[in-house]
Amino acid sequence: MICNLNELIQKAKSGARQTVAVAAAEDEHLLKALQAAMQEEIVRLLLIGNQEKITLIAHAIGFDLSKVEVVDNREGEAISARIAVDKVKRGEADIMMKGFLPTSDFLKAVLDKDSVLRTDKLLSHVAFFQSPYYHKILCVTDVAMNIAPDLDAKVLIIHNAVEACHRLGIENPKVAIAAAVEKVNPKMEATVHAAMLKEMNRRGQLKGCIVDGPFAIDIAVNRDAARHKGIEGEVAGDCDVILAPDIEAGNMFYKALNFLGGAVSAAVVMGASVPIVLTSRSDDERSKLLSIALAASICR
Ligand code: COD
Repeated sequence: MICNLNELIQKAKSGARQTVAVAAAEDEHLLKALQAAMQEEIVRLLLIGNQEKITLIAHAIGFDLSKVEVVDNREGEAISARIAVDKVKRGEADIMMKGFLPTSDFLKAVLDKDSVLRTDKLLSHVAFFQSPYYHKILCVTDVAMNIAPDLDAKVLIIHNAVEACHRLGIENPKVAIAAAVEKVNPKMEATVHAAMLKEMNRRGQLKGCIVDGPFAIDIAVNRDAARHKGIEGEVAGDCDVILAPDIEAGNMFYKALNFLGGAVSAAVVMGASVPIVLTSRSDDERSKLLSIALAASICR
């Protein structure tokens, strides 16, 4: 079981090396993370983008590209994303990664009707955090892809997060359904969804995990807060997964953990035919490296 995100590096190294197709690779922070991934021997790289810019940046940071395939594209980042999808289609890449382009442009290429990445599953973003204030790794979903999931989508988002946890050896993850309060209030949709998701879990409609909520975040991650508010059960204060009510709440929590909470993160999009690394352009190099290691670990 992965107890610390740094262990992802070792796990990623444990099998055959996967190839990552990186769409719009012309960015210094990204290339530094990719250089570290090469040095750690986690993956092989296939970079797509403006070759002149990629070469210039690589030279400036001392990244030797002699063992890296670079596909030159001067027609813009959205085309780079399409080329990356094509590389997966041809079997030349096992993992796809977003480089320096807007998330929605990247995702549109992933979701294109002819894209080989599409499956019959919902695609959702699954982020793992290592916070100095929490006793284990914490998964938060969906902070970057599904904008305002309805109940059906939330079931599928939980399913993807639980699958990611299982692949990291977290066997029966405890899932907290986040809301602003812990009582069901018909005027707050997140609390109503939480009650339904909890019941669906009890009746065997949501398997492989223990679901509880609605929980305010303090109750989800802090046993004292839960006890103080009289909330019992095995999920409160010890959750493995937090389901965010929507992308705004989730994304703010994600950025607050990274920029104010001293956390590092690793994130992947689940549900596609191959793992997709979808980090924010502002994520630090370590988080980008750990995300690559997470995707490679999940491939196994
Ligand atoms: N999983 C599977 N298929 C999907 C999904 C999904 N999550 N979302 C859409 N689709 C399919 C639809 O069924 C349809 O066939 C096709 O894709 C297009 O659907 P639209 O028209 O609803 O989707 P788009 O292209 O307008 O938008 C999809 C995005 C993922 C781009 C959109 O949801 C989005 O912009 N999400 C937020 C991304 C973002 O800005 N994140 C910022 C955080 S850093």
